[in-house]
Amino acid sequence: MKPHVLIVMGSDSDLPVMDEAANILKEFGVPFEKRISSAHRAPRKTGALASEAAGRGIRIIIAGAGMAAHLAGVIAAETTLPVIGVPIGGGALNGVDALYAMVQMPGGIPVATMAIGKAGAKNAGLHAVAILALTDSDLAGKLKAYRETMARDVEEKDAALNCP
Ligand code: RP5
Repeated sequence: MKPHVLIVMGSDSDLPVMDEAANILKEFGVPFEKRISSAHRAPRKTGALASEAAGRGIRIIIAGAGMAAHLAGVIAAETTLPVIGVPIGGGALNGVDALYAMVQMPGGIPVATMAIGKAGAKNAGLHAVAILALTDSDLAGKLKAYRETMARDVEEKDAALNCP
């Protein structure tokens, strides 16, 4: 099946974090593709990946990068598809640099920026699912069930805490 979500990361060192997004998409049965491309080491490849995505049937792009992370912004500049950014930790500033680079996009070219690291990558997957669920009732049902499972889990832990 053709991928609906494109996950792009700046380096293979980002893979352990970005796999959190991939795992969510797998769990929800959303077809996706993972690619490595760097906005500064491979700028032409990055531009082509972004500008050709919509034509290949991609609906959402998740971009993860660390340090001076311009990957998500560069991708967003080359496509009108929704772009979800995942700032990756590491380096001297441990992801705060990447967070600011993604979240502080100047007006006009948005990047929907998630939290730093694995929680952000997981939420990027879930946010992509939520966008796709707007036009896919099966997926909307799965997302509702996912939330209900989380709520049940809290209830069970709460009840266990007060058991003698
Ligand atoms: C960024 O620089 C990548 O996204 C990665 O998070 C960081 C370090 O890259 P490597 O030196 O590990 O390839 O471009």
